[in-house]
Amino acid sequence: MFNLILFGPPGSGKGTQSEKLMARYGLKHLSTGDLLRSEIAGKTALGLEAKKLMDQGQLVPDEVVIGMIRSALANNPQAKGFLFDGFPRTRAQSEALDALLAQYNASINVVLALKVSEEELVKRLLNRGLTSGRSDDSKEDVIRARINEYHNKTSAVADYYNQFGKVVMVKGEGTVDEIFNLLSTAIDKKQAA
Ligand code: B4P
Repeated sequence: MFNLILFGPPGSGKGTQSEKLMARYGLKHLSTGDLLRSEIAGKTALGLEAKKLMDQGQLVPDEVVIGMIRSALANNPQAKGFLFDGFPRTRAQSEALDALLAQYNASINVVLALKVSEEELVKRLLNRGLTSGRSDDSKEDVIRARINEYHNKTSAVADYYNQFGKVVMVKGEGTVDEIFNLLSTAIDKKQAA
C-alpha cells in the first residue's frame, strides 16, 4: 500500500489537488470534510452536531472523525493505497491513524504539506463561498477562525510526522497544474526510493 496525507490550512488546495492525484495514482480518496458534509446532507444526528461546530470554524471531535476513517479503511479492503485529505487534523488523530494503519501492516509513506499565505487562503475561500453554498466559506470571521484552529491544533500534525522524516513541503501558490506537478514529482521520488 502507498498512503499519503495531503496537508495544509483550509483553502490550501487539498480538495482541488486530491481530485487530480487520485486520478493519476489510483489511490482511494478519503476526505473527512466530504464525509462530514454528506452526514449533514443526510441530516443524521452526527451531521447535525458536526454542522454546529463547522459553522463556527471549529474542528469536530477527534473520536467522530477517527470513527469515520476506521469504517472507511474497513470498507475498502482492495484499495492499493489511500489519499487522506483534511485528516489527520490533530496530534491525537495522527496517532490514531498510525495505529489503524498498523492493523493492516501499513503506514503513512509521505505527508505533502501545501504552503499558502493567509491572505491568499482568505481570498480563495471567500471566492469559493460565492458559489459553493458552504456556510463556513461565506463569512470572513469564520474563515479566520478555521485558520486559527489550524495554527492551534493542526500544525502539530506536521511536527508529529516530521519526527519520522515524512514531511515534504510544497509551494501551494501558482496555477493548479503547477502545484500538481510539484506534488507528483514529490510522490514519484518517494515511490522510487
Ligand atoms: P475541509 O472540507 O477539509 O475543507 P477545507 O480545508 O476548507 O478545504 P480544502 O483545503 O480542501 O479546499 P481547497 O483548498 O481545495 O474541512 C471543512 C471543515 O470540516 C473544517 O473546518 C472542520 O470543521 C471539519 N473537519 C474536516 N476534517 C476534520 C478533521 N479531521 N477533524 C476535525 N474536523 C474536521 O479549495 C479552496 C478554494 O481554493 C477552492 O475554491 C479552489 O478552487 C481554490 N483553489 C485551489 N487551488 C488554487 C490555486 N492554485 N489557485 C487559486 N485558487 C485555488
